[in-house]
Amino acid sequence: MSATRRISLTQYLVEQQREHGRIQGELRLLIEVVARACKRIAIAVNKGALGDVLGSTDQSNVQGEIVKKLDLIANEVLIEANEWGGHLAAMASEEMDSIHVVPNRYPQGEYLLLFDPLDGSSNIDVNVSIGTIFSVLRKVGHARGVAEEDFLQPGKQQAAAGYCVYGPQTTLVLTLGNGVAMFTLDRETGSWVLTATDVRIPEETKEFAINMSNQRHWAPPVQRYIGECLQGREGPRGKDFNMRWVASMVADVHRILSRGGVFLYPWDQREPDKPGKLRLMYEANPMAFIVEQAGGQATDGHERILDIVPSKLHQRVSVMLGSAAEVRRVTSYHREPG
Ligand code: AHM
Ligand code: MG
Repeated sequence: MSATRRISLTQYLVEQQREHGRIQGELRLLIEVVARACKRIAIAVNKGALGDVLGSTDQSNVQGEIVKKLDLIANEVLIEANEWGGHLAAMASEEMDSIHVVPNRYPQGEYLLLFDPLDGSSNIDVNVSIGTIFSVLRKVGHARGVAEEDFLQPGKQQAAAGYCVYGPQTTLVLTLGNGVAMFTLDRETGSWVLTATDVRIPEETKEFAINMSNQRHWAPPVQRYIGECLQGREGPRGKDFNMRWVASMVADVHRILSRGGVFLYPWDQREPDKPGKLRLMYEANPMAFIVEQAGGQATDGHERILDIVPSKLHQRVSVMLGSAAEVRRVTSYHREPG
C-alpha cells in the first residue's frame, strides 16, 4: 500500500457505509469507539510496571479465574467508552457475571457488544503479546429493554467482530462480514491506518498450535490428528510440521491470518462436563467469524462454531480453527466411528 495514500479507520468505515451501504451509522460509531478504547488499553499495556498495571487483583471472575489488574482496567475502559454514545443497548464481558445495560441517563441503541477485554491474561506480566476480542450483535426480541437472552444468538448473526493485538505492533483486525481488514496503530499520529485488506488464510499449512502439555488428556480424534502431524515426513501426512503456542489466542490467530496454520483448544477428559476452555461468545464466535471471512474454517470438532446456539452467556466450547483443509481433516476424524 502506498505510503502517501494512508487510509484511516474512519475513512474505511465511511466508505463502507457510503459506497457499499454495508454498515449503519450506529455500527460505524460503535467500531470507532471500540478502536479508541483499544488505543487506551494499548497505552496502559505499554506502560507496564511504570503504570502499576502488572500483577493480580484480589478478585476472581465468574469462571473462577484470578482477575489481573489489566483485565479490570481494560474492562472498565471498554464499558466507559461505550455506554454513552447511544449506539448500544447492553454489553457483556468475560470479566462480568451478568450483562451491563446502558444506564437510563443515556439513549439506548440497537446493538449488543461482547468482549474479552484482555485475552491472554497469563502473558501480561511476562511481556508477551495479548489482546482484546470483540463481537457485535443486533438486539433482537424485546422492543423495549434488553435481557441476557437477547445475547444468546448463534455467531453467524454477528454484525461485526474484531480483535486488537498488543504486540510489537498494535494491530486492529476487523470484519463487517465482507472480508477482513487490518489496521496498524501509528503511535506518532494516534490513528489507525489500513495496512491490509482482503486477508486470506492459506488453504494448506505445516504449522499447528495447541497446548501440548495436555496431550494425554485429549480425545482420540485430536490425539490422532496431532500424532500424525508429529510423525512428519515419515508419517501419513508426508510432511514435517512446525509447532507454535503463544498462549494468547489473539496472537495465535493473528499468526494464522498472516501465514496460515491451525489452532486447537479441544475438550479434554480432566473435566468431561466442560466442553472446552475457551468462551463461545467472547472468544470462539468472533474469531470464527474472522477466520471464515478470511477463507478458513472453525468448528468444535463436530459442528461449525458459528452455528452453535448458545444456552448461556459464559458458555465454553472446544475450538479448532484456521486453514480450511486442516480444520476439515480434524473435524472428519471426530466424525469417524470409533
Ligand atoms: P484468558 O481469556 O483468561 O486470557 O484465557 C484464554 C487463553 C487464550 O488466549 C489462550 O489460547 C489460552 O487461554 C491459553 O491457555 P493455556 O494457559 O492452557 O496455554
Ligand atoms: Mg480470553
